[in-house]
Amino acid sequence: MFSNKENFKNEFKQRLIGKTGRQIHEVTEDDIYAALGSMVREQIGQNWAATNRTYLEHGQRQVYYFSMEFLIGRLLGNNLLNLGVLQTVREGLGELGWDLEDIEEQEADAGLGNGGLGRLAACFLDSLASLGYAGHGNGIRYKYGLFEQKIIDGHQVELPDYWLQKGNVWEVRRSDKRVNVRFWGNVEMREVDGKEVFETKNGEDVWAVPYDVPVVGYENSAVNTLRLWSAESAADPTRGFGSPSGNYYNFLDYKRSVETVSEFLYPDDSEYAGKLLRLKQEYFLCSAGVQSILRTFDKLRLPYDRLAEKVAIHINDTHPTLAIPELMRILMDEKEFGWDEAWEIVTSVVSYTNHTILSEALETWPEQMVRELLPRVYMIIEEMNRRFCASLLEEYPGEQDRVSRMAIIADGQVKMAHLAIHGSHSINGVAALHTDILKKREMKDFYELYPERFNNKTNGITHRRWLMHANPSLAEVIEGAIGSDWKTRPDRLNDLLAHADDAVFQDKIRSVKHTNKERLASYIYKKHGVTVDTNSIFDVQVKRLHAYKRQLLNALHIMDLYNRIKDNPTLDLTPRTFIFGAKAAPGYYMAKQIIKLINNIANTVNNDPQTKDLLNVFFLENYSVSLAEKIIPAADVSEQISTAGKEASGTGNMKLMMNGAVTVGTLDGANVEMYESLGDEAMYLFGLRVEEVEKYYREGGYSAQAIYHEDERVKRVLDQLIYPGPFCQYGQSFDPIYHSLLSHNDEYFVLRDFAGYADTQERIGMDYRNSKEWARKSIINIAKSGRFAGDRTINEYATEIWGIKPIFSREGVHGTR
Ligand code: 26V
Repeated sequence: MFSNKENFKNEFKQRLIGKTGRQIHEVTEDDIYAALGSMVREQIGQNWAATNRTYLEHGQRQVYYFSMEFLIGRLLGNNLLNLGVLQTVREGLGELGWDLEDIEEQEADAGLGNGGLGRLAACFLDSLASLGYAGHGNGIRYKYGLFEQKIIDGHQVELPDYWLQKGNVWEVRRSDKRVNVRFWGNVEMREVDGKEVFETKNGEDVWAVPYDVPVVGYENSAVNTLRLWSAESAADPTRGFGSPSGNYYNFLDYKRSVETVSEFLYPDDSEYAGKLLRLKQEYFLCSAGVQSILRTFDKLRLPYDRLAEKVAIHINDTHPTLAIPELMRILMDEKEFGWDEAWEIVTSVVSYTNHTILSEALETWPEQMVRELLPRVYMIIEEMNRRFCASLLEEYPGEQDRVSRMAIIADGQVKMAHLAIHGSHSINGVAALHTDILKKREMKDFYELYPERFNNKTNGITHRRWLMHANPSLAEVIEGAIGSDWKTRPDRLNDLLAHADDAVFQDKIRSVKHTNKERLASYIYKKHGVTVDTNSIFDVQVKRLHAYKRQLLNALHIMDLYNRIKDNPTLDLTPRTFIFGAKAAPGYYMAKQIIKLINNIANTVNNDPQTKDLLNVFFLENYSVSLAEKIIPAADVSEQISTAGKEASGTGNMKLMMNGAVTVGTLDGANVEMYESLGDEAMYLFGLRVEEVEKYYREGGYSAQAIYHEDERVKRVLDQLIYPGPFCQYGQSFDPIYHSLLSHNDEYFVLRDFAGYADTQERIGMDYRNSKEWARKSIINIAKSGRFAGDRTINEYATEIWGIKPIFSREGVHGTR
């Protein structure tokens, strides 16, 4: 089908006409997408079946990455790239008069995730397949992904994201592989041959139906599986459902209520909220996933005490922690294991990654909710807790406090992180600093108990999507300089260092950046009707909106720049375009205020004749994977300015670095490791260090008020938050922001870091003018970004946590057992 351009064109035209029943000049871009998609899907299908067969025959351990989120975005371009047919298809379509990029735009962006955690899961799947590991995803097929964001009069408005509206060419429904998940009910105990046997009666049964999505490896013929579960009613309407009279309507009501389990993705909230439906979703994912793994294991015809040899389950944050008691349940209630043997199996199978230290995001569930919704699972958690606390008392005699702190159930709450740590053989943080904080502070007690379980795996991103696919012209220039080894060995990007001072290469890098900026500028023109100066610095902050990420610091600094220009219209400033993209959780009031503030600032500075040539601000609505692919290649400056100690890792920082943006950042998350590689010559550091932040928190030594009174610039911008400041159009006043900084003493040290940030930005403005020096910095960033490729991260997980080796390689399949 794709062997050469002519074959492709012929086959494609035939299908297009066959599929649509129209003449070739009548088809729409939508038709073209659908025809091309199904053709690619078919091509993948061959390798998919072969991959599954190979894994089964090979008999090596397979990894299942359990995650409530997979933020995979669009798949067409990525699949073409990984299949190695991108060029053929792009040229073939071109000759037929179509632009592949326009066709790609027809695909819905699969937004089955909130942000970093969900995108990481998607990047990991790409690396697993591309490195030839037997590693699969296990998630939920939400009918509605993360809400679509509209900006109306500067406010965020949320719309439902019905991403399946036009169908999904990539998924395959596997009704034959459905499993039953039981909620509610009551547990009955019987004695059989002197053993206690438990069974849940009168529960509500829900079918979990898998939709499989192929995960295509890069030019290695491996195709792994992302299995997404959809909830369907398991009740049979013909068999005495409900009352005789209301039978039909009862059934429909019931069906609808059951199907809400996989209806929508919960937006990450500022405060964790224990919602019943969310708990249902988590159990649904875990129970379906574990059952399906066991069915696959059954094909090997091995005893269950060998499960851990063949299966690894990785849980992405605590959200899928119920996999632990669920596997216990099945081993004990269905496979007749005793507690101790079952526990040994479970802890050898499960490993866990922590993604946040913000205490407000740590999951706990009301004990009563768990007891009622999942009665048998609750009994198991209770028994785990009982045994755990008893062993703790033995380990730490007399230390009742410590035992209470560490208990899995305490104060009427089930603590998911404690359950996850106790039930896993490995716990990892996502950047060196983050892991350090976990060990020393947040999970100190557990680290003391299980030091050998804790380890670090610094995050990484897939260079295939974020460099080769999102920025093909940069990839081409890199290839021109150092060849193509880096495509399969991203650490080889390091070879670019030899070209950092090469004037010709610098020119090429600059010109690629400029082209990408023009592309983004034309997108902005379409959206906002404003022409952007592509010679200005494109300064980008794209990520979820959260107080700790400090979009507010960026915003206050722009206000200050505005003031300085107004005071001195001939001020010698390097022109700047500030670009924001960010969704706020629908219930997160402060975050929404900040969005409104940024939009008001944009309105003021973009329209003031004195500032508009020096200063522009754009808030691009609906930040998503596909929008990130447009923005990131065009960035000159990457804003990574979280309060030190708060951002576990960050991954946008890595994507921007890989695309040649220079970072202005704090020593937080993976920025620390970026700085290790880059130093002051290629990165701009500012702000409090973690130790200083911690000291302030301990000693309460920080006074936002004092800074307000001492720093005129700070005082001025804060006062401008209040009506009738220049950013208070339509009578808007930002009192809540003002008070969070002054009355509530600025929890995230925005004012404390303001001066340092503003000075650093000033330096950036000056340095940018030296275009040779800037290009050099940019090249060093690209060169050093190989360390942050997901392939490196996945190799570490594979060897240090999962104990697996690659099965596929570009040369073929590695030796079978
Ligand atoms: C919490 C909740 C609670 C309410 C229900 C929905 C929901 C969804 C997600 C979360 C926690 C999100 C944690 C998270 O995204 N952490 C990010 O993980 C990235 C990948 O490791 C990392 O780069 C970011 O620094 C970290 O914030």
